[in-house]
Amino acid sequence: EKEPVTVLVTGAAGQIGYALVPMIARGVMLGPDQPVILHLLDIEPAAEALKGVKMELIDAAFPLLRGVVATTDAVEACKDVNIAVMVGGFPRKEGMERKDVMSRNVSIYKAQASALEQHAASDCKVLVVANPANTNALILKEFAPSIPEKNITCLTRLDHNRALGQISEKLFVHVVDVKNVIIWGNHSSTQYPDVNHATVTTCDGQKPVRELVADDNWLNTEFITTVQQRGAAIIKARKFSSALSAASAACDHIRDWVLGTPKGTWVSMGVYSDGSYGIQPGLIYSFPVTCEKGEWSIVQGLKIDTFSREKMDKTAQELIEEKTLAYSCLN
Ligand code: NAX
Repeated sequence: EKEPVTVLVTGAAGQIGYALVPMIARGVMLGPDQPVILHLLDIEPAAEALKGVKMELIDAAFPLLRGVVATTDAVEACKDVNIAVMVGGFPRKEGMERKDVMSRNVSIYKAQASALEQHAASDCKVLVVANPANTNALILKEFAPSIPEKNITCLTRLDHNRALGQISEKLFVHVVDVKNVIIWGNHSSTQYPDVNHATVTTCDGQKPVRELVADDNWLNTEFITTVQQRGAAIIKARKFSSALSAASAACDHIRDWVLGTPKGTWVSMGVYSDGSYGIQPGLIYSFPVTCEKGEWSIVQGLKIDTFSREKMDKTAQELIEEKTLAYSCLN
């Protein structure tokens, strides 16, 4: 039998946490033959609720689950973790300034970066889900200099999956037959969902989405805004933000990163920019990536037209502004 993998989930008493931990314990994230130990972290006001989550995990008698640590102590939570899914953060409340929200998250991510750096496994892989996801990941990277930058990522897979879903609904095809959409940039409403390289598997082979969706206008307007604003649409409908789809996307992100992407398929991940596609190095920016042997690499050589270029730069600009704001909160 395989050695158990230790997975940290922060914000584990929250909405996404509640959907995510059973998925991990069932093997959705790391595979059906991979035992796991869960470390759940939340803050004092949520300590009782967190205990309840631990009780339910025990009650579910998951065969792969080899242990649960539920704690409000970041050091205990980070001890020997192999995978860290950072869902805990400070949400924007009505009437709050952007700078105040940023400042709260900067201090959370600075502290948790140090705890991870000192106590996690040296090859720990980190996924930041909490918003502002890209910038929280950047702060984590800055304050955990001994964790390789390749190991620090943020979640844009939910946006990627939403784009696949929209194409599948539009064309009445199975979602598994749609692939290679791209989310560029920030996990925010400036993200650019790009279908220029996306294809659908049909009985006549791979066809470009641009060829199958004859309506270019839909692809260039409504499709993009629907994906960009899907989070707000879910809040409007459910009165709560996306949880099950976010949890599922977090599992997809880690699974593909650890176990690899299928041949010929890429996915979107927020990763440290190396300057690919003219994106300023040192931002955490969502790119198309393939994964092999536990490492992602940015898909190279895709043709970028002027429509795309403009949108990719706009979302990069927003990330530069967020980075400046985050740094101003450090002083
Ligand atoms: P909830 O408010 O339900 O849960 C957040 C949990 O984090 C709470 O239990 C809270 O006590 C805890 N927490 C706060 N500060 C903490 C700290 N310092 N250490 C540990 N835990 C802490 O929010 P939920 O709906 O679960 O969303 C969690 C985060 O995901 C939010 O920041 C949200 O904006 C973000 N999202 C990101 C998405 C993405 O695709 N990247 C999509 C879904 C989601 O909106």
